[in-house]
Amino acid sequence: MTDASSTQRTLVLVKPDGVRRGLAGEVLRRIEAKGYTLVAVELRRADEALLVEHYAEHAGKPFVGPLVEMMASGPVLAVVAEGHRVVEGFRSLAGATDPTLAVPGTIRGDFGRAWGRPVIENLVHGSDSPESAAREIALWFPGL
Ligand code: D4T
Repeated sequence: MTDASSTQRTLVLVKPDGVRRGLAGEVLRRIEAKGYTLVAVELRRADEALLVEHYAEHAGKPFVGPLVEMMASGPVLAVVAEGHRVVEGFRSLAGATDPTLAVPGTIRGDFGRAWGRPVIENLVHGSDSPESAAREIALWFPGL
């Protein structure tokens, strides 16, 4: 929990389950209401190569196949948000990975639940460190 360094960026994805649920606008609203700035927003379909690269840290884990399949099942809203400590700030807005346990008031806590499927559907992704953010933003928005 440092307060050093300058303005930071993070990659947020509204996953296909979130887009299907009509929550893309709600996620953008929460990012803006918290005071962060939108730098890039794009509704797109992610191909398998991009998703495998995006989830490289999970390579080999049993949920990666279903995860990539779920992430390719419909459009994703890819967002770059900016602001001091935005990486931690968006993780805090998103809530815990497991939507059953995510605290109400968070995106996952307010809108997510378990469905008993092979992959956790938790509506949004947020980079977990400034290093991950730089890697992920370069993947999703190579022009930025
Ligand atoms: P993302 O990366 O999507 O923001 O989620 P988290 O940072 O909260 O969680 P993660 O990287 O550990 O997991 C990525 C993605 O995989 C799903 N998942 C995860 C799953 O289906 N089963 C599991 O056991 C884990 C750990 C949920 C999010």
